Amino acid sequence: MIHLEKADPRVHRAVLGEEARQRGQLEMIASENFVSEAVREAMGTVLTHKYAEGVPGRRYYGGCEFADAVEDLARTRAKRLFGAAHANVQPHSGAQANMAAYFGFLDPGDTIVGMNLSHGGHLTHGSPVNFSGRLFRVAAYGVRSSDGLVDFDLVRDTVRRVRPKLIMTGASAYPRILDFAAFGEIAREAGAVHVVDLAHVAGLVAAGVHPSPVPHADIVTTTTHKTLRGPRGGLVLCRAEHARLIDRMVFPFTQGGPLMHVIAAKAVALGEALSPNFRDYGRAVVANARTLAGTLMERGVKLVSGGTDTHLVLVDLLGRDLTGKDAEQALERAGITVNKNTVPGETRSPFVTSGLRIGTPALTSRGMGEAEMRRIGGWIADILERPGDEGLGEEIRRRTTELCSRFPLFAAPPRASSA
Ligand code: DSN
Repeated sequence: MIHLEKADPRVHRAVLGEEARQRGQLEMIASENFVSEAVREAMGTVLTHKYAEGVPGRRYYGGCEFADAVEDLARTRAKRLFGAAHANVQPHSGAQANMAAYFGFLDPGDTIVGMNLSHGGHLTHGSPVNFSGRLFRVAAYGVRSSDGLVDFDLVRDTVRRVRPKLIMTGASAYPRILDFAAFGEIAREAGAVHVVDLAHVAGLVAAGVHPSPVPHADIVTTTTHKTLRGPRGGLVLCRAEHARLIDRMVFPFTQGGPLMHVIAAKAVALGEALSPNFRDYGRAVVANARTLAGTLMERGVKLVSGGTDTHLVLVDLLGRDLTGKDAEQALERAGITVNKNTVPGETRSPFVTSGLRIGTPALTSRGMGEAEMRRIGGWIADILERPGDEGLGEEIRRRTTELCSRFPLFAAPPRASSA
């Protein structure tokens, strides 16, 4: 970053500070990951200069030969990876991808059904503080209090009662496999469009360790930066019959010019996800989460649904003196970064919460395995037992720093890319 250092030392310092933070902390925010050097390089290329409104072969600007090349690579790889008929790789984010999906089928005032935010859903699935909750009528389903699993009787009853035009399946804090086939059947029975927001588990589906929603959904949206381990951004997959509609909903309806440097990085990341290494990665992410869950539960930590099938665990602090906010801060002081999260039956505000969401994708990218998860799970349990103990926090901080030094952030060999 020699140019940045000279031109803008303050920004340079902040970037270096963030790099040091990432190197020296155990990153366990379930929606974060570390990309390969190749993905980061692609994001820093001259493609950022290029306007390429439209789609490959049908652009509103000249000089799009190379923009077409990278976007075609990204589209082709996305289709191959997920077995989808069509892909649009231009959404700037998962929220933009969801907006394109909604407006392909809905008018303001139409009804949707999605998962309750405090039961694991997402803001864009109908929260009143999001465009989805403001523009559409929303009926939410949730999980059973007895076992923390989606209550399909409730889903069916809700759908029969409100007769939605669209059902949104997906979650940002649900530790179990969502039954996409069951949701698809309910949508078919109701004559509703079925959209799956795959953001959290897209990398697990790509790796073959989680069922695919593609056969059961009209539209699948995802981010590219979570378990999929690409640049920040989104994409939409759909059946051939919806291809033109979705392309038009992304541009010109919800977005202007695509971010071609990010699309190049998406192409690289999707190529990496097609390689056999990525299957090992996906398996390791889930094995690590299961081991972490087991370690925490052995120490008496309560988890929503009593475990995990995915990349994350959700710690339930309901009824305890300790809030999610205080637990997050105590863990941060000890060098473990997680996020506070609402849990089913939440009694506190979203700024305080009664839960913690803890994920394994980033540490798995760093090369950590089940032995490390057992150690980390023990440290987390220690902190949750004695969150105010400064001496304990400092001792664990020393251990997390030492562990980070044994798994350098950028030491992984280049990952193979395929066509
Ligand atoms: N904010 C993301 C997450 O952390 O899950 C979802 O968009």
